[in-house]
Amino acid sequence: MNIKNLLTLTACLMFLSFTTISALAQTQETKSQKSWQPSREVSDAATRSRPDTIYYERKVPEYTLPNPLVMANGTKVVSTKMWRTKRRPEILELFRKYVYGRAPINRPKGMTFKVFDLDRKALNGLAVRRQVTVNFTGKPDGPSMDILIYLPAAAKKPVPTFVFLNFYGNHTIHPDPAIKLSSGWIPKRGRGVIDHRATEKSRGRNYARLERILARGYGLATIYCGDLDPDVHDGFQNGVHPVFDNLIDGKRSPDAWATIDAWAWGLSRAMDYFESDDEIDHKHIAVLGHSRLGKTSLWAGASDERFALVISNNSGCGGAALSKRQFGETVKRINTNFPHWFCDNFKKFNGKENLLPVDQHLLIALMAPRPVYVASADKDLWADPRGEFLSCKNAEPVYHLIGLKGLEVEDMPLLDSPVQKGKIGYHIRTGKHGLTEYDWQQYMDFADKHLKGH
Ligand code: GTR
Repeated sequence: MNIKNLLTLTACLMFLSFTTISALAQTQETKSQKSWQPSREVSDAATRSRPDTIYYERKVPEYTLPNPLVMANGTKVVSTKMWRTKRRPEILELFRKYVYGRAPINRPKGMTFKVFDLDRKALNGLAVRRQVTVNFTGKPDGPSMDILIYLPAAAKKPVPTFVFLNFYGNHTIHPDPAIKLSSGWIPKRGRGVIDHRATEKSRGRNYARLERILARGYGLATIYCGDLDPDVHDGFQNGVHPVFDNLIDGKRSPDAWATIDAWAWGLSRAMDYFESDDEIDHKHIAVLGHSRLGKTSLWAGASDERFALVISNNSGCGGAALSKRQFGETVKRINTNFPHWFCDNFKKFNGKENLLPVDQHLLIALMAPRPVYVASADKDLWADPRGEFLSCKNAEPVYHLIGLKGLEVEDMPLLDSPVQKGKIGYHIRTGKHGLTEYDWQQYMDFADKHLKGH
């Protein structure tokens, strides 16, 4: 071997041993790490695409969260009764006034339900399918929504059911040709959508894992969010707003309901229907939503205690993530990009999160004593996974006051290690923003614990 070859060989050996050592060190680091941290590469890449956004923990400003167990006037909340009768209503009112707005509280007079489709042998005998039109005013030209429902055909008693709003029409959640094709306005990013209208090509394009849910003994109900209010800022001219708006001197007030509130209101109207359907176990309904519709499921669960389990999938800013952390999407960003989602008062906190009298942990606390599940994804830094976890953690004192187990972990769990020890469930899974098979499995496991056999 000449000297040149010898040198090359030595260099190669040194390189190999170095990489082995660093790989070993990395494995040890991962093993000793007990809680999730965002990967450096993901934070760097996110920062490159949105340089003005906070994606590093060290950049999070100092903030103080309102204590769920201290009233606005400083009085301590020391009993379940005080929580129920004083603090809970106070928090709910703050969310109505400053964040989501004020939907009409009562079920509309004259609202009708019309079952326009019933098939007891749907999906090759696996399911009972029902489609119901809820007409909010009972007038033929009034606003309405269609609920698509599948229940396991084998069920011998009323079925606990998951209800969720969908983004692009009921017909997108399964290829079943009997599902009515949505006729309303649909965002153009929906698959098979032409000129904002659904086509036959849209069918089944946002498949919702229906068969697996039915196989686990759950029903599934879904509504197109656009039936309630199309997801576009049009000054609240379409959807349910113009019909039920409570105008003062012809104007909407700064706490008038906006789009998320209208969507949540629609979920409550679906609950009104479930109460009238003997095959649905309306006392065991789980409300679930992804992303903007996860913000909605949380608000629906907070404002309507008939929902027995509340699930937020990657809901982020204005959902499960703490606003005051300003990590990922901020209040200003969301109000600028989606001015129709929250009430006008929320815009007063653009860049002034520290002045917000509430934060999202209080929204989670409003679910108590009911079970609530929050899920994040490790590549979804825009939705601030740690902020979502911290909301759960900071809601926990309310569960403890009531005498219930909450989250029961101190810090974020590792990736793909769901926490389901008490009434607050949480996981962070590998992957991007989305509602996956893995997420559904955890929700059904959690539902098995809290909805079945009760
Ligand atoms: C994003 C928005 C998020 C989230 C998401 C979604 O553009 O910034 O708050 O709601 O949309 O709904 O998919």
